[in-house]
Amino acid sequence: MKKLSIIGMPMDLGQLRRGVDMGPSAIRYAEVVERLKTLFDEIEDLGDIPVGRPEVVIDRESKLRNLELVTEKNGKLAEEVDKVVQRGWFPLVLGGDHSIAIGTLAGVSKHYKNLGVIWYDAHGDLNTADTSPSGNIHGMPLAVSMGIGHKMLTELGGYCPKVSPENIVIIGARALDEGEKDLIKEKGIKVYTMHEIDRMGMAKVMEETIAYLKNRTDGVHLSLDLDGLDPQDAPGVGTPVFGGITYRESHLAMEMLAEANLITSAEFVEVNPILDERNKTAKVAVELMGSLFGEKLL
Ligand code: B3U
Ligand code: MN
Ligand code: MN
Repeated sequence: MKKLSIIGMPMDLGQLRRGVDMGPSAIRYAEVVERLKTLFDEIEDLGDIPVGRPEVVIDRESKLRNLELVTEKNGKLAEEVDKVVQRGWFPLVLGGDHSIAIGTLAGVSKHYKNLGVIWYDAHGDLNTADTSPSGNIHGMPLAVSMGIGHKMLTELGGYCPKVSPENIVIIGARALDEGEKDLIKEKGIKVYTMHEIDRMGMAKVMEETIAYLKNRTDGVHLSLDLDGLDPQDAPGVGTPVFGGITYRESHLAMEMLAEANLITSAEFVEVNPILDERNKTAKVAVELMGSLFGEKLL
């Protein structure tokens, strides 16, 4: 029985631009349930985790913006995701800024001995308070999930770490901060930057990624930041970076993951309908979900 459980996480506290809290609504408006329902035996939409919309007081000294709230709300998300996995359903989380990966992974990882993570993103999200240029927690969730960062975040769910560096594959990176580059080298994280994607082609990148993770993990979480795609294809994101993965390459990547039957949980994040063009980015997200869950062209 293939069962899909959708959870909305309208979080915008991990960065400064309003609007990303409307990501789950935009994705639902793009008919996510209608699109995916033929691909599963059962599908449920659990609605949104309440986040609230406090006006952020910008403290220029503070290195971690909204730390308490981001921790608290991600704790709630972790509990919901945990319950979904326990029931044997596939958790699909709709973001929300990328800080929600801290909660998703806290809910998922306890169910696996050796969870793998595919981080599809223009950024590394490997910053800490010391290396972050912004203090925005959405630039930190991958480091946090490895156990690097503020204790409140790394200990979420009562265990740490959620994922080990050798089980991570980053795809699409093209805007890494210096501290992130150092951490990648220090930990030996596997990264396919845009250089490798251009050079090898997406098919080879995904073949290698799948072979690498299949051998060493017992479950793989896909954390897909829409800014991994080129802004021409996904304009509705808070921090667009030119020269990204195309729409077609992204479909191919999702189709290859479907074929490999590798992914056991997923989240699609950083959809910001205020910055979007007629909900294009949410529509792209839903189409990619279709490919990820086994939709075929023929
Ligand atoms: N690396 C920068 C920018 C950034 C990270 N994630 C996004 N933007 N979306 C930072 O603030 O950590
Ligand atoms: Mn990200
Ligand atoms: Mn990003």
